[in-house]
Order: sequence, then C-alpha cells, then structure tokens
Amino acid sequence: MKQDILQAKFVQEMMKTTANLYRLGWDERNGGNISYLITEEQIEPFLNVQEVKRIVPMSFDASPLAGKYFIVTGSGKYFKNVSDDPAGNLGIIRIAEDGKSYELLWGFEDGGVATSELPTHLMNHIQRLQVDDQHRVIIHCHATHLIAMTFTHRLDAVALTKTLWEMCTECIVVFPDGVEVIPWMVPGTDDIGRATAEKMKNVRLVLWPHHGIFGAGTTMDDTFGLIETAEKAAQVYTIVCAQGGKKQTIKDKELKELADAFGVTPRPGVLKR
Ligand code: 2HA
Ligand code: ZN
Repeated sequence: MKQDILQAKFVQEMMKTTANLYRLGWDERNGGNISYLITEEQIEPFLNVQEVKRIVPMSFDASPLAGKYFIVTGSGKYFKNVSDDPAGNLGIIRIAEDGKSYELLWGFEDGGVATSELPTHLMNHIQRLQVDDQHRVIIHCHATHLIAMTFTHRLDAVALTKTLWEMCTECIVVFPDGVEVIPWMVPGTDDIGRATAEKMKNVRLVLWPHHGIFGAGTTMDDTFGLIETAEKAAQVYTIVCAQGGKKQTIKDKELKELADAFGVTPRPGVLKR
C-alpha cells in the first residue's frame, strides 16, 4: 500500500511556500513558479514510478537531467489555489532519457502541464548542479520591491549587489555571491532560460528587469529565505529613496568586517579595497 502523497514532506513544502509567496503579494494571478528536485527514494513510498500518466515534449535538450524527478507548479495555475487543490496545481515529473520530454507521474489532474518557465528552471538546475551538488530548488516570483528597483536603479550586477548589501546588515552574509541581472526579454522562452542559466554560474539570484526574480538553493527554506532577504533589502531601498536618499550607510570596510566575521567571501569587484 502506498502512503497518501499529500502528506509527503515535499508536497507540503510546495503547498506552504506557494501560500506564503501569495500572501506576501509576490505571486498575483498565475505569477511565479517553483521546481524542486526530489529523489526516487523520496517518491517511492507514495507513488509507483513505473506508472506514467502522460508524456509532454520539450523544446530544448534537458538530457543532463535525464531520469531526474521534480515537483513543479503548473502552467497558468494560481499560487493562491495550490494548497486547496495540490493535485490540480502541482505535478511530479521525470525527465525522459533523451532529455526531450518529461513524464508526468502525478498531478495536473485537469490536463495541465508544468510551468511556462520550465526551460529557465531546468537550465538553471543543470547549471547550479554543476557548481553545487547540494542544489535542489529554483523559485521564480514577482517580488514587488525588487521589480520596482529595476525601474530606478542602474541595471548593473555590481551596482545592484552593492546597493542591496548596504540596505540590511545580513545581506552580504546571505548572498555574498551577489545578484545578477539580464536584459529585458520575453518570458517563457528558451532564450531567457539560457541567459538566466548563464548568470547562475556564479550567483543564486538573477533579476529579470520589470518582471521578477529567480532564486536557487539547496532547500526550500534556503531558497525562499534568499529571495526574502533580497526583497527586504529592496523594500528598505525603496523607503530610503522615498525619505530623500542615503545620508549614511554601511561602509565597505564594515562590509568586509562582516564577511570576515561570518566566514563568507564577498563577490570580487564590489567592495573597494
Ligand atoms: O507563470 O511568472 O514568468 C507566470 C510567470 C511567468
Ligand atoms: Zn514571472
């Protein structure tokens, strides 16, 4: 007898995270998407992995992920609704051996498919796994103040990183690798996936101007916390600008002291020596 999959930790994490993102106002309507790499051992108590419900073709080559399992949010689905109807809004997929399709094992019960941003998600997973074998989670959301900042701040990775580090003391500790940014591009395409994944080589946060953010991490908490911390810094930045701008800030020397105290290596080229 298989156990009830709605009790699986990875399903519960997806339900809670989508609900939190919705409640924070970062995933209006069908905004945002999550993919979470899980193992066959995690799934087996709940599902027969031989039972494929549907096969869905993909437009790009995901063969480095062949045989890997992900729980993902669905295309056009609302984060608001996930916890009321997980089986309609979430799916468990396995990347096919040739990397050109995925097999649906559970979920998307009304005939739905994986998120429209699947190219970016899978390309990011491929990239992050190359640099971190503990990597598991990609979250995309429409974090309000980070989006706002892409209208008023220079769209330069070093300048954005510096501004965010200055806004809250914990930032340099949480994302010493900083943030990256791509040019504005049409979402849902293989091209934006490639551009984002290229940036994910060195960082875990990539801004999409006038759209949102992609975060990568080893656990759901780690990834959510990363986005939350950057968004908080962007919110403080927004308030600082509204109050008339900085009169003082954390100095480069102090940011270096912080990094030393917490044993992290700040991205080179941001702090003056
Ligand atoms: O799926 O957020 O970027 C809705 C989106 C697309
Ligand atoms: Zn989006």
